[in-house]
Amino acid sequence: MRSFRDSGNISKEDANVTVRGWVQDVRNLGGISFITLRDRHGTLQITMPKKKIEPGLFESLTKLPRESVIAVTGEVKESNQTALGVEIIPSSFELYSEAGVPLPMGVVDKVNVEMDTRLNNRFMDLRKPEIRAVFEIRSMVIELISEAMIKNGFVSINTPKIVASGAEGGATLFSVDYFGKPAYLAQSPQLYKQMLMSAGFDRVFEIGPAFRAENSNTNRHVTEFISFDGEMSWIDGEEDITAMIEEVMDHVLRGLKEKAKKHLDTIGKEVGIPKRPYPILTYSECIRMVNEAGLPLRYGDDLGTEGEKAIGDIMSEKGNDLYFITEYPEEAKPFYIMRKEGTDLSFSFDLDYKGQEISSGGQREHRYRELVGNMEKKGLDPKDFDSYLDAFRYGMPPHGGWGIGVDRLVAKILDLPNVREAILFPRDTSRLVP
Ligand code: AMO
Repeated sequence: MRSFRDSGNISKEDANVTVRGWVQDVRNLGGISFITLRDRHGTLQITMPKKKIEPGLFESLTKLPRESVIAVTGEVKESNQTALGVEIIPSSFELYSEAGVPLPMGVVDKVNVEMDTRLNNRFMDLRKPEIRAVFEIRSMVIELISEAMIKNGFVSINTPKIVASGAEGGATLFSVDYFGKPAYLAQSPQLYKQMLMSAGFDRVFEIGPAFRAENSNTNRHVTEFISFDGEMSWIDGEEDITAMIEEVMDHVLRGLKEKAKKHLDTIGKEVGIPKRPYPILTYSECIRMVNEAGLPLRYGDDLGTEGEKAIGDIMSEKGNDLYFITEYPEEAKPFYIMRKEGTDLSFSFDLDYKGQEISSGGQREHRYRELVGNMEKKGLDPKDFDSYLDAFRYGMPPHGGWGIGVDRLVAKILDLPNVREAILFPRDTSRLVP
């Protein structure tokens, strides 16, 4: 195999190298021409002094359409005209793939392209370093999450994504024809991660796809997202769960600050590390705060996009980008959440980040009879949940957990205006391709 170099590991000490990449730009000044060759790590300059290189080579390289993929072999020369301090004088090249003309959209042109056009041509959009950097960072977020969870004794799991009953309400279920039987795409791993508490795993986590037939076009809802779920046994209360989330979030944000500088610089962002402990607001306090901010919400209402944003603005001013909201009315929460006896409240919480919900969770109802009672009160038929309920019939420890939307988390870390910016190939009401 040839000794390949890329823009990340080339130096003036290299004598003769082969580099590969996309032809980002060709500039022909007559007596000399230049190619900006782009690879994963950056760009390299290929310099072609007409008199010093073979005429055929000059012609062939100079007429290459932008975005063609080539390999160039040549001599490395020191240069004070380029960012890397070197340029390559080609002696041969190989054309792997000639790009069609015109391009569906530009890679480096400074024109504003609509999000739809970008997503329709996502392979092209992702050639932009600042767009690809988001996904390099996302990959690090996922790695850091796993690192924190494994360090804390959690077992990594995978649960089914084709399921027989929904856990998060009938309105957002996607139906699947499963060999003639009704089935659904999993809205969350909720029922399975809880069943594993009965199995004795004590601590599990999953980072996997979740599906919601969310029939609304917002900048924070998609129909397929990646959920980071955690579930843990032997808790004394929801505080044990919020403490665990706080630890993971802190690990992720500090890890990014330490390891993702190059990619953050590419996007021009910094990662803030919110103060610990993360403040805890009650739902009632939140209603009061949004009322004071002029929004006419009533007790029992969903805080909604506007309400969450109003609270986020107040909290961010105090330097609190991450905060929990607890003591939700039980009516607003799913059947698996434990109710606070003698009140209308539940042992549940949301975690909001810069004015947007990124997670919800809580202590679960682990007592069989009470759980069945919760289902009935919510108009669900316990028979539809038979196999889940079995896990509660024969010994279930007290437990609780959370689900964090990874896409929303990444979007918020990087202040991206739309969750779709943090998803390679987003799915929503109108998008099924690419
Ligand atoms: P919930 O339904 O609140 O809770 O979802 C958890 C988190 O998942 C993300 N999320 C979404 N992200 C993008 N598009 C969507 N359509 C979407 N829906 C949800 C959000 C949200 O906070 N089983 C519980 C969690 C638990 O109690 O363990 C659940 O799924 O960031």
